[in-house]
Amino acid sequence: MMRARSSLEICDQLAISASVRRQPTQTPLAWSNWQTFTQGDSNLLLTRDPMILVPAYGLWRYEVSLHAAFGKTETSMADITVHGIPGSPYVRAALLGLEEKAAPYTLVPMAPMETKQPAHLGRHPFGRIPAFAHGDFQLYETQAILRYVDAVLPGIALRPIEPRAAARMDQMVGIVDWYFFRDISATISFNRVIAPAFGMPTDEAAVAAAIPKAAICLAELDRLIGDNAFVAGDSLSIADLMLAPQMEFFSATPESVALLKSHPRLGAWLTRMQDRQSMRNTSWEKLKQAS
Ligand SMILES: N[C@@H](CCC(=O)N[C@@H](CS)C(=O)NCC(=O)O)C(=O)O
Repeated sequence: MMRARSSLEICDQLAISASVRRQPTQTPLAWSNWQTFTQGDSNLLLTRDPMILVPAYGLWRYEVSLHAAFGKTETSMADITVHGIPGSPYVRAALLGLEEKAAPYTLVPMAPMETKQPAHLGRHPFGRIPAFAHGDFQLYETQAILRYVDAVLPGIALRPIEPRAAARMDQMVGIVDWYFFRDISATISFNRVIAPAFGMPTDEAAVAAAIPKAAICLAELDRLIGDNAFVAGDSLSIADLMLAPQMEFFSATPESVALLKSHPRLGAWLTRMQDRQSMRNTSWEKLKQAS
């Protein structure tokens, strides 16, 4: 939900910092003197009268330790800013997190040459995008941004708590960062989509050299997604948000036709992701129009 920089909205909610561990149990736990809150986790809900912890499935014993004073605070969502080049898949992943949370934010559009200029290096010394700010808190590295967004903003949970689903999400984020970006986005998609769009030459040798590695990466994504609705199982997670923009870019290349033919589950997953409003709101065309 992109918004004008001047608007101000306050999310009047209770903020809590807690670590939660859980074990199966037979009886629900009653809590007293606690305020109602959701912990950015659709599987966990504390209700009033009486304070009963209600997991979405089964009964679990929760151990909650508070790291910070538990009190009423105001979380401003009106001062979230993302600096980046419209169209960048990593920038889009960060925006997807904000869109999925229905949070207002400002995208400050950058031109490609700006990433290595002093103003941006002050935000991101490695000269990459996105750079994110929430009030006076500055952050870069897309997965850190998405984890932070999930932790501080209300709305749907973007991190599964079930250990295997959480591990799968982390694994897929690693695959995007280490293999997909290097072997597909920075080589095939860059030379076929970005370079022509910005009038740069195409490196055919780099594209040809990337294809065998791309094939391994796509086969592995298809295998890991399997018949799941989302990358980490049956609900959306940070892994989907990081992978979808890079996959959409790749799907616009001629190389994707042959490489995706034998991976229909991956193709079906991308179609499901492209149907989401968050993806529509952050398309390259839409961001270019808005900036
Ligand atoms: N690990 C970084 C990667 C970010 C990244 O490589 N972004 C690319 C755009 S998709 C970039 O900054 N390219 C511009 C440049 O290198 O000047 C993250 O997760 O944010």
